[in-house]
Amino acid sequence: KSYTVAVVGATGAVGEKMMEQLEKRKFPIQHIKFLASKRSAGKSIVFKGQSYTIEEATPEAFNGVDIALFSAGGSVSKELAPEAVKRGAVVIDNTSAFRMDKDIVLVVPEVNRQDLKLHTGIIANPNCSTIQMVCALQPIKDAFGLNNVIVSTYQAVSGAGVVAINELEAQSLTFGKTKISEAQVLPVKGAEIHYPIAFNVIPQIDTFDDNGYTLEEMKMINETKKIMHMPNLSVAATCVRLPVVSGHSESVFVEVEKAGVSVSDIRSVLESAKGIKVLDNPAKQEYPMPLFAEGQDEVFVGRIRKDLSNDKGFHIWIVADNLLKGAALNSIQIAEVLIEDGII
Ligand code: A2P
Ligand code: 11C
Repeated sequence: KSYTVAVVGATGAVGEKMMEQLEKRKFPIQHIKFLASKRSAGKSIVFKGQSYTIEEATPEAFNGVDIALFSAGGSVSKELAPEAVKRGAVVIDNTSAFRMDKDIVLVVPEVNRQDLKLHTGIIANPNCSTIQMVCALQPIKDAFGLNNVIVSTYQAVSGAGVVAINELEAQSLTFGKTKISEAQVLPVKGAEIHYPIAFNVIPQIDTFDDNGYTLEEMKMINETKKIMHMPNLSVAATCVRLPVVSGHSESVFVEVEKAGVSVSDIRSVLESAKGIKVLDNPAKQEYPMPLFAEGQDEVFVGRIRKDLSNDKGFHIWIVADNLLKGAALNSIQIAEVLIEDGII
């Protein structure tokens, strides 16, 4: 069987990768349509060597669609995802619009694919920095239990979209001389104040919550608990933007439940976990880096060390392409599981 698929936000950073993944993974497509804003409607876009006309995303555009992949921002999803469902589509939504809703499943196939059976029309794809972390945490939890997680992230600009990639490139050409007044995108699109990202590090991703954490940090905390079905897990996050184009990196402190676990125990469960590649050989200076994770499907893990004062504590370094496993690839994998498990 093959399906009618719509890609919403096809001209965006994630939309482009969704198209690449659909082609690369030979997704069973009968018809496909590419939707974006009114600004792009009428322009053409190439998929599998064939030219398609981009259509404006409207409720009617979803007539006849079986699977709608949304990545055009939360407000577009809020307005149009229910319209797509009303017209019979299953929506896989890459925005934060519905992730924490009680009736919406939030899925990383390697962690909680069984939740897909409970979907109610819209399936939420988690935040990129959450996805790569839970891929590494779940096998550790399954083997040794999990008490506490403290993460600091080193996130790429592509998480903030095409405009942020363009801005990093433009600022890089001026060798660190960008004036504050010239920065227009980061830390948050549409905010009053912006900072240069080239030759800089910005400890703010998304806006601030009243509790002093940013929304990106709260996503990592809340989504992790939901995906792993651990509402009481202790999680803390600090999210930071770096001048990297693609590939989010994370330094994660993990405290397991079981006593006496060794570094080689952790390494061996990660080595046999689906979707993970352990790259951890200090003698040869081998460890994951975003430049080399770009374009790769796997979540890379390295620098696995035991804490020097906590026998149950471990430090690990996790890197993945935020546009692939963090977004487009995970969405397509969800669609593949829907088919494999007979859910669609
Ligand atoms: P467009 O190119 O027409 O603006 P990114 O996250 O890389 O910035 O991409 C955002 C994506 O969301 C783009 O494909 C963009 O299309 C799309 N988009 C933005 N606003 C809307 C809207 N109101 N309706 C549909 N798509 C939208
Ligand atoms: C970033 N993680 O790197 C964000 C982008 O909730 O899907 C993804 C936002 C989201 O800026």
